[in-house]
Amino acid sequence: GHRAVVGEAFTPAEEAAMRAALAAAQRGVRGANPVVGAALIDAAGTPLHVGHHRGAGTDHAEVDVLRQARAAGTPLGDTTLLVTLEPCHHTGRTGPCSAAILAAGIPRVVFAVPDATDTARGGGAHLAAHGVDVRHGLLADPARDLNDRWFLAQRRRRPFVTLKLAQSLDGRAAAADGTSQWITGAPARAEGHALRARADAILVGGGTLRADDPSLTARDAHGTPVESQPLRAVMSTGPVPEQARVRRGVAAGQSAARPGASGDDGRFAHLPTHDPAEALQTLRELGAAHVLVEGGPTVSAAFLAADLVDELWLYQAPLLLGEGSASVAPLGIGTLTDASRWRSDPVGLPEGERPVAGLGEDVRW
Ligand code: AOF
Ligand code: ZN
Repeated sequence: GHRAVVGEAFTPAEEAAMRAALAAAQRGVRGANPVVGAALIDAAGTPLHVGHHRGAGTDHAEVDVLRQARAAGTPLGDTTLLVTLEPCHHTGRTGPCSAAILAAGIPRVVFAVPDATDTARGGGAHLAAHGVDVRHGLLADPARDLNDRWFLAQRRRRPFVTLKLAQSLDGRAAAADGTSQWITGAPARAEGHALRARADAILVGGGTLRADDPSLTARDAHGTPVESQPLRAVMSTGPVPEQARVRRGVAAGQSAARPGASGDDGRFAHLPTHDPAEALQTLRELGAAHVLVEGGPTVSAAFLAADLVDELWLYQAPLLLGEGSASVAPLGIGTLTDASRWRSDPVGLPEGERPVAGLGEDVRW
C-alpha cells in the first residue's frame, strides 16, 4: 500500500481539515468517479473552505474549493490544500486539478491517497516538480475505505457496476400477469433517471427489451432528455429488433454521445453474450467507466452470481404482490452461509437524504 514517507509529519490542523474533507466527500455520488473532498486552511491552520465532488461530469473537489475561494476573495498565497485523493493530472470530463492548483498559486498540498487510474494519476509529482510542497498519506486508511469499491474496480480493470432493483416488499418485480409499471413511486423513478444520467452505459437483458421496449434515456426532473446521454446496451444472444426504442433512444439530434463512450452508432450497443464479464469488457472498450445494470431478473442474477456488482440500489415499494416474478432470478444459493451479503452504506445518497422506512413511502437501501 501507499504510506506516508517516514518522517513526514502532519499538524493537528491538517488532520482536522482532512477529516472535514473526508466528511464532505461523502456528500458526493458514487459512480464512474470516486467521491472526493477537499479543504483549504491558512498558514495558522484556520479552516477557510471545504468542498466536494458531486459526481461524474461535475467540478472536482479541488475546483469546488477554488471556486469558493475566488467567490470569497480568499488570498491563496500562503494556504494549504488538503484533498482526500491525489489531484488529477488529466483532462477527462473536466480539466486537470494539478493545473488549477498551480494557476491558483497554492504553495502546499496534502493528499490522502494516490489516484488509482493510469489516466489521471501524477498530479502529486507534477505539483512537486513545479515547486509545490506536496505530502501524502494523511488519513490514508479512511480515504481508501471511502472509495473501496471504486479502487477495486480500478484494480480489476473493468467498469464500476451499479445494479438497480425496484421491487415489492416481497421481492417481486412484476405481478402474476406481468404488469410492472409502476411498482415504485415517482420519487424513486425520478432518482432512477438521475442515476442514469451519471452512468456511462445502461445495460438491460433481452427479457426487459421484449417486455418493456425501454428507450433507456436519462431525463431530468422535467422529463427532458439530459444533454449527454449514456450508451444504451442490450445484453442478449437474441436479436434486437430494428424498431426497438433502445436503438433510437431520444429523437435524432437531441442526443450527444458522451466523449469516449460510443457504440455502434455512438449511442447503442448490442452485446450478444450471456457472460457479464465479457459484456463489461466490451463496454470498457467502448469507453464506459460506470455501467448501470437495470434488469431484468436474469441479467441481474448473472451479474450478482459472477460477483460483478459493486453497488446495489434497491428501491422497495410498500406493497405486496404475493405472486409474480422475483426481481432477481435464482442465484444458486443453497444455504445461508453462501448468501450474497451487502452492507448498508448511505454514501452516495444526496445530502440530507437517507433511507427512510415509513408507511406509504418507497424505501431505498
Ligand atoms: C480529483 N478530484 O474531485 C475527483 C478526481 O472525468 P473527470 O474529469 O471527472 O475525471 C475523472 C477522474 O478523475 C477519476 O477517474 C479519478 O481518477 C479522478 N477523480 N480527481 O483530482 C476529484 N473526483
Ligand atoms: Zn481533478
